[in-house]
Amino acid sequence: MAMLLGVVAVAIFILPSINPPAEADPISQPGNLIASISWPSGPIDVDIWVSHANEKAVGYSNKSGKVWSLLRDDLGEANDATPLNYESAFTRGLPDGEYAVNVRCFGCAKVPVPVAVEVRLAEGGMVWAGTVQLERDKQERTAIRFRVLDGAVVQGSESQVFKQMKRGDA
Ligand SMILES: [Ca+2]
Repeated sequence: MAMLLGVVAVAIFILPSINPPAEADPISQPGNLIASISWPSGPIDVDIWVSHANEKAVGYSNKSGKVWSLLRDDLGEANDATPLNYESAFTRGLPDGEYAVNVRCFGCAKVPVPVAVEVRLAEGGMVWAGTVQLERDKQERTAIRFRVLDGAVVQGSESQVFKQMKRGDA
C-alpha cells in the first residue's frame, strides 16, 4: 500500500511538468489550403497576395474572393500587441487550377527583408516552405505557384515565375 501511494505521489509531481505550452497548430486553422508569411519585427509592412486561376488576386485591398480569403493584414508594428509579423490566407475548398502566393513590401523602411513563406494543405501537409528576399520597398515577388488537380498538387507544376497580383495604387 505504501508503495502504491509512492507511485501516485510521483505521478502527481511529474504531471504538471509534461505539458509544455502548445504552439499554434496551423492544421487547426480553417481552410483547405493555408498560405502564411512572417517577417522580422520592426517598421516593416509586408503583404501576402494569393490567387487562384484567373480570379482577381486576394490581398489587403480585396480581402476575399471565391476561393481565397485573407485572415489578417498585419501592418508591422502598428496594429497588434505582439512583435510577431504574420499574415495568412486560406482557401475554401480546393478547386482545380493554378494557385500562386506572392509577397510584397508595402512599407519597408529597412531592406532587404527575408520573408518566410509556408503553404500547406490542411489534409496532406506541406506544399512548399522557403524564404523570399525582398530587396526594395514596393517590390512584389512570387514565392510559389503550382497546379491542383482532383484535390492534390500536380507534381512538377511548381515554379517561381513571377505573376503580378497587386494592381494600381490601392
Ligand atoms: Ca501587411
